Order: sequence, then structure tokens, then C-alpha cells
Amino acid sequence: MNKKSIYSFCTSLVLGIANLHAQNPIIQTHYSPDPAPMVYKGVVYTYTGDDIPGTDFYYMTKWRVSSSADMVNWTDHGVPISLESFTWARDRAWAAQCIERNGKFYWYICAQTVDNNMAVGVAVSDKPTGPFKDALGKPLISTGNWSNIDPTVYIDDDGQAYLYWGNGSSYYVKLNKDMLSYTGDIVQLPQTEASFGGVRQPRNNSTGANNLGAPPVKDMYVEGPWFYKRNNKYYLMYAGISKGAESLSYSMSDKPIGPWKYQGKIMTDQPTNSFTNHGGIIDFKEKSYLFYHTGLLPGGGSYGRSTAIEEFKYNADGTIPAISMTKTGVEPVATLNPYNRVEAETIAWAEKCKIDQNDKTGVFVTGTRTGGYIKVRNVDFGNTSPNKFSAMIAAGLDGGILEVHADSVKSKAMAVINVPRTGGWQSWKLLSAPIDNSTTGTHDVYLVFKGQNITAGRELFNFDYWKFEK
Ligand code: FUB
Repeated sequence: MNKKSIYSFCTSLVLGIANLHAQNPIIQTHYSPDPAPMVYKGVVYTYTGDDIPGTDFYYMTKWRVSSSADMVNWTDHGVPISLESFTWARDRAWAAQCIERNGKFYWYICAQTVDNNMAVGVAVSDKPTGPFKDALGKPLISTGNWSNIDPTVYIDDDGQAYLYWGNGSSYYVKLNKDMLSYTGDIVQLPQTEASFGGVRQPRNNSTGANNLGAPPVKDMYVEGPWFYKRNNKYYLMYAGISKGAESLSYSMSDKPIGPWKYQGKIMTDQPTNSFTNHGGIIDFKEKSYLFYHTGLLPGGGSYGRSTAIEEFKYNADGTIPAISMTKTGVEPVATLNPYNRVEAETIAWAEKCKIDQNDKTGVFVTGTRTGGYIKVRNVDFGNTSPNKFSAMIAAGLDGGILEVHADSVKSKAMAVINVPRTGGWQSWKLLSAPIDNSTTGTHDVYLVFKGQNITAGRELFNFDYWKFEK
């Protein structure tokens, strides 16, 4: 091998390995902007919006939630709330965050009101995945302007909850214990250089959100605050500005209400293919993670944004290092048990399939097509091989083939299910196949969709859940 071919061999090896573990964006079956992570009982929930590709503004209509216990396999819980859930909301289902208090979940959202302003509302549920209901039947924060977007909420150790939000300026109120009302005035934070790295120029209200005023500015608070406390320090991460697009910056304080001290940019100067960036930070299983969004999912862009995650380590003084955007994302922090029922919509990476939901089945995988697959990472088969694979499937037409592979779509199939016509797209049948080649230990599993003869180009079958048996 000459030098050039050795180089190209090494490059393809590196790229091959990178693609093998491509994990960003974390959801490929729909767009997932404005991620707001929440840790509850050993599971991370990610609350997002739902961008509509092809639009020319942020005209979203619903919010979604996914969860993971291992940071790489995300279970889609569908759309628990939409604009229809809030009688006062007209359009623009924008950034939101959910928090638990005393066993109830409060999902703070923002949307455009019937009088064309933006307002913050709150939906409540007994479960992190819903069903949620508008708790008030009216907005919680509605002061008749465009700045009432992007609520972020945190409950301090003394039980006092704070709601921050704002486009152009940030605001906060102290929430009451009911999480549905507040006491005291709405406070607007001073937009000083010391607090936010730059001063925002006056904005023109007629053009609405994301009007950044006259450049150039070093940095400044734009929108998308994320408020939290860690080791007695308070953090306010937000979308600042860098080279004509948003970048994530942050400020710190010793008190929940400031004064805030600008700390610099967290994520910047890498092209995200999106004007906005919006994120959240959590600690989970002794690791720290930044959730953010990019327009990098195929077909994406400023109005087709998707959640991505990077792991990072705080500096010893509690400051946050610069974090680079990657395609590989994060590593699993747990294994997945294939002997429990696994929802088909539990996905590390998916191609050529979509997610749908209805009242009877809940959330399920649909639109499966030849060449498509679902990858599930870090599946632990244990010391003895399973001997049976089962899948709950519905096919309104001639079905197709569902193959199960370990580690690669090209490996010898572990199991093959020939999917017949089941009598309708919601006529579910539990189909099973024996395990052909013994598999033990931990592997990535690929559930591969294939058509045969006339089914090759069509939607093949719907897929609700799967499991292995010994
Ligand atoms: O997703 C709509 C808006 O774009 C959000 O509310 C902002 O934070 C920005 O991401």
C-alpha cells in the first residue's frame, strides 16, 4: 500500500467507526428542536418541539417527549400536548420545559396568543409522559409582548421555585408552591455587558422574535434560557450570538436572582445549519450532558432542527468548558434488557421509518420501507443465547420481512420473521421466529425491514414492540 492508500484506508476506517456509532441527532424519525432534559427516577426525559420542514418560520403546532435510561436508546412517547391543548394558543408551539414537584409534572410551554403576542402557559400531569392538561385554561405569563417565550424552571433547595424566560431580555418570577401562580413582580434582568457579554441593540417589535438588532456585538443574551443550580452555584445558559447565528453562552451567580456574571460561550463557531440554538444541561449517572439542537438531520435547517447531546466535564471552579458539536454524540451508560418487552420506538438510530400514535395502540413505528432499520445499542443477551424472537406487527397489505441482526445489518441474521397480511394496519399479531445463530454478551441489534416482490417499494408493516426469550 502506498502512502496515499494507507491514508485513505485509515480515513475510511475512522469514518466507518464514527458512522457505526453516529448518535447525533438523537432522534431521526421527526424533528426535535429546543430540547429540555429532565432526570426523574433513573430515566432522562427530553421534552422538545416538533419542527415542520418546508415552512419559513417557527410555525410548530405540538410538543413531544422521549426518554432513555442509557442516553443512547430513546423511546418516543409521542405528542402529549399540542396547540389544541391550550384554548388560548393560536400558533407557534415554541420552547418548553417540564419539572416534577410532589409527584406532579408541570410542563411550561410558550405559544402565540389569539391577540398575536407570545405567552407562557403550563400543563400538568401525574406522569412525565402524560396525559397532560392545561392547568389554568389561560396563560401564566401574558404581558402583551413578544418576549414571553422560552420558560425555564428550577426548584431551589429551600423549596422556592423560579421561572425564567425571555427573548431580548430575560425575566423571572418566584413561583408559588402550587407551581401555577406566582408572588411578587415580574423582574427584568439588566442586560449589561458584565452579565451577558454585550448589550443588545433596540429591537423592532414588528418583526417579532430573533430580531437581533444592529450588529456587531461581542455576545449578548438573545433567548432560550436554561436555569439551574449545581454545587451551590447558579447557572443561566442561553442562546447568545456569534457570527450572525445563535451560539450557547452562559452566566453564573451566587444567588438565584443574580447579579449574573458573564462566563463566555459554550458552543460556538461550528456550523449547525440552523440560525437558532437552544439547550439544556443535566447531570445523569455521574456524568454531565449538554443537550442542544442543530439543523443537521437530512432535510433539516433553521426550521427543521434536531436534538443532539454532548458529554462534558465541569472545570474545577464550576465553569463550563467549550463544548464541540460531534456526530458521534455520547456513549451508553447502561445496557438494554432484550428479555423485557421493548417498544419498537426505542431507537438509537433509525432509517426509513416513522412514528405514529393512536388511542388504542399508543405510539408505534410505521412507514417501514425496504432498506430501513432500527438500531438499538448495547443490548445484553447474557451468558446464554435466546432461542426465540417475537414482534408485534400489523400489515394492511402484503407485509414483508423483519430480520434481526447483531452488530451490523450485514451480519448473518439471528432471526427472520416473514410478515403476512394481518388484516389491517391496526390488526396486530404477535409473530415469532427461532434464533438461528447463538448470540451471547452485549451487542447492537439491528431490526431490518425488507420487502419482497410487490411489497419492495411500499410501506411494509407497522411495528409496536419486540422481545427475545430463552
Ligand atoms: O423553536 C422556536 C424558538 O426558536 C424557540 O422558542 C427559541 O428558543 C428558538 O430556538
